[in-house]
Parts: sequence; C-alpha cells; structure tokens
Amino acid sequence: MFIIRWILGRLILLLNFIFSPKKLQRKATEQAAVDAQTKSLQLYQYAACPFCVKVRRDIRRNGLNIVTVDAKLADNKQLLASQGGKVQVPCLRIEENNKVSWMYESSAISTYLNERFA
Ligand SMILES: N[C@@H](CCC(=O)N[C@@H](CS)C(=O)NCC(=O)O)C(=O)O
Repeated sequence: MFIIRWILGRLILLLNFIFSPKKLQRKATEQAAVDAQTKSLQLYQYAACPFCVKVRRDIRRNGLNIVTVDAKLADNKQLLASQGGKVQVPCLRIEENNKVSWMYESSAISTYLNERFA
C-alpha cells in the first residue's frame, strides 16, 4: 500500500511539473502590493498530496508568493494539530489584525485565493 501511494505521489508530482500552469505576471509594483498581502499567509501541505497540488497550482496561476510549510515534519504537524484543530492538509494559515485563523479544505482555500487575488 505504501509503495502504491508513493508511486502515485511521484506520478502526481511529475504530471504537475509537465503540465505546470502559467504563472500570472504582474507589474513589479502590483506584485509588490500582492506580496505584502500574501506575507501573512502560509500553506501547510504535503508535497505529493493531490489536494495540496491543486491549491499550489491555483497559487501559481494567481502569481502568488505564499510560503509552504511541510506538515510531515513533526513540529509543523504538531502546530497544525494544536492550533488548527486537526492534522489535515492543505490548510491555509491566515494572519490578520494579529488574529490567526486556519482554513481547511482545498476548495475553500482555492475559492478564498481566487476571490481575493484573481
Ligand atoms: N477534503 C479535503 C481532503 C484533504 C485530505 O484528505 N488530505 C489528506 C492528505 S492527501 C490528509 O490530510 N490526511 C491526513 C493525514 O495525512 O494525516 C480537501 O479537499 O482538502
């Protein structure tokens, strides 16, 4: 089972690499303004999780620079569980007005990013 999952994961990464979406290009000043907003976002994720790949593709499509956090690492996983509420990826950590919220579900994250930045 582990081997099948591992192979599927590599296949997803390969296909994602080959069919990588086009990154939105903005003028430098516009990109700087967007970067200032995305500084407060972090995507907790696994490299080969299909739901995470979907969100990363939306991030690229929207030309966003969002830090990704590897939730497989013990410290990150523990933070996700204790602050987010459960170990499930993708999860978007949003910091606004000194308040942190955790958004689960790939479709909710994609909708949020598309509505805010597309
Ligand atoms: N409906 C969720 C499904 C996410 C999901 O199933 N993620 C898996 C990884 S692919 C997960 O976090 N599993 C828990 C774990 O690995 O501990 C979404 O669309 O984001």
